[in-house]
Amino acid sequence: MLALLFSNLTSFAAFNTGNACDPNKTAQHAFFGFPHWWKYDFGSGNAVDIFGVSIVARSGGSDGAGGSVNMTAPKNFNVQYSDDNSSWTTKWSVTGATFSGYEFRHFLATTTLAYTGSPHGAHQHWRIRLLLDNGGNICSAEEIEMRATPGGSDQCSGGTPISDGEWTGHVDDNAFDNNNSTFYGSTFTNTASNVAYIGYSFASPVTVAEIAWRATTDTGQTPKTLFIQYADSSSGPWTIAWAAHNSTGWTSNEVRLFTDPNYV
Ligand SMILES: [Ca+2]
Ligand SMILES: [Ca+2]
Repeated sequence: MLALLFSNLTSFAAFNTGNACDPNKTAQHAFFGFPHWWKYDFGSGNAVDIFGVSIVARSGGSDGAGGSVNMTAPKNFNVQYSDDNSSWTTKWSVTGATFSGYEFRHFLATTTLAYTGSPHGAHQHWRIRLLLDNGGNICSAEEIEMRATPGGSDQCSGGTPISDGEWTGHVDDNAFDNNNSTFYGSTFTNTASNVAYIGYSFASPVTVAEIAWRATTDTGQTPKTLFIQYADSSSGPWTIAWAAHNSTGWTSNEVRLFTDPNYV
């Protein structure tokens, strides 16, 4: 599919137009002046319908919460479509949106989108992208489960754990060995440039509606802000299914559930 990005904006040199579709959260799209627009051309013969727009805000401070974010994230906007790149029709409008640092929000169409279960479908590769923790130099987990339904059984068997690396021998396999006495430690350093992730490549595509993360006894090493992502190839591209934001107050060995808010 040929897809092209455009905007009418004078961008910061480092925040060029294409960054808004880059899976790296350190890439940003920024601009001055109003009104402005950002559009995506799916290419001739590839017409699609759109039922939601998802936006990740910038981080506003060292803890990723607050700061200047609410001044730079979009607040009021229209989602529009066109068949001739000239005449545009508003499908739905958003007003009064607020964000905090790295917050990921879905803005769904006001028309009804009918589905049951997961809206994301089955995919072979699922991962948890770790953006912020609760004070530790790394994130750690004794066990991670990926469930097709909330409260369902773990699907992580018969495939391969995946990660960007691990902390001092605490390998990704330790999160999926059904043994609470072994733990995974991330490469995570709680900085804006990190790429830490932990996930699972299944033997065949699965749906995931819930992640269960069992903490170690170090509650600072728990995830605070994370994305649940999927891909159909181990090399990506990765799509954000849902996110958790400001997940604080963990206790030792707590098993915390991250459930897809769009599962019905
Ligand atoms: Ca398991
Ligand atoms: Ca383990």
